Amino acid sequence: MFQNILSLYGLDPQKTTVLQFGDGLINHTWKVNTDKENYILQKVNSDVFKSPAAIDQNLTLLRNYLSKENPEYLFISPVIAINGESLLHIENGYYRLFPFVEGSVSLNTLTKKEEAYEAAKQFGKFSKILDGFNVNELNITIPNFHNLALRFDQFKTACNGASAARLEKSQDSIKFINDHQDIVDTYQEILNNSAIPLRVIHHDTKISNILFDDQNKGLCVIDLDTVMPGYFISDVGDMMRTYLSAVSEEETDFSKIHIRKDFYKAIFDGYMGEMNDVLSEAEKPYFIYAGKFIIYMQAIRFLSDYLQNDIYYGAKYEDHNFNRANNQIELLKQYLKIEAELINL
Ligand code: GN1
Ligand code: MG
Repeated sequence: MFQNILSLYGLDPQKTTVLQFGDGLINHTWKVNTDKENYILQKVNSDVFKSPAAIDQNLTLLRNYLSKENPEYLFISPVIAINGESLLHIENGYYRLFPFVEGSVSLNTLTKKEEAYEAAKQFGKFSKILDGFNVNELNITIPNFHNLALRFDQFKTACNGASAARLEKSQDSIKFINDHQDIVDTYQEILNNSAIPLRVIHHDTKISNILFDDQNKGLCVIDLDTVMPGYFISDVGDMMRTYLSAVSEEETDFSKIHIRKDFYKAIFDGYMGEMNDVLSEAEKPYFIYAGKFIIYMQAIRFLSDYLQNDIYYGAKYEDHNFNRANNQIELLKQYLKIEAELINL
């Protein structure tokens, strides 16, 4: 299969090696090394992204805008294949190839607050340099992706359709979710507030979606499939979800889950350093809420998937999504515990 794809880009399969790359849950990603340039090859998960062409169009729109308005920004566009396309449909899969930025590094775990600062700065900068772009031109690549009210309704549906065994096992987790519905109410309040605008939002701000240079400075953001109109709380919140704890959503020893307050400060300083003049006074008070919003939503998404027999995220072992959900619940508990202190950092 790789042979076929690579030759459609004019690459000699005899002179390339292809290795699995990264830890994304949705798309398949490979590093392609050749005797000249190196690349990242990606197969788009078209069960999740129903229209890969919509992503491709978004990338073209953003590239065109930035090449005019901000030509020095490192925007990584897909490579054009011999047939002139930047998205290939082969054997019922959709593929794109990106140039690999030589010398760049991506991180899978975050150990230094300076790296959190750099990442937050890059995600802030991304929304900032696209502030003048008409957000309504973007295709919505996953409808209702961060619509917490809908996610909550889907969670209710998942509870109703669950097997007796999984439902029984999830009782405490379900109760926790139900007891914290005020987080959904606040989301509704944001939705109803016309002073809070839709912006160009990345929607997947985990640390591995930042490229760093060899001096540990942020270069740019990658993985633009979920770039869509959204609220700033999505990007800030997903940074809090994935940067504040030293252990990831995969950790099953929940005693290791703690909030690194200095990392919160790094996210705030990095993001607001770029976005302070862009965000309205109506948005800023929701900065701390952003963490609750995304951690709660991710707990709901993992728990719903467990209740629906792991149809979305898949499971490497029996209770995988159950554990992921409870990891996120523990993270939210820890966050709520120190929430009041965050304002003074
Ligand atoms: C998925 O595929 P990946 O790892 O970039 C998911 C995110 C979740 C994340 C949890 C399209 O992202 O929303 O936060 O898993 N992406 C999609 O690990 O559902
Ligand atoms: Mg992603």
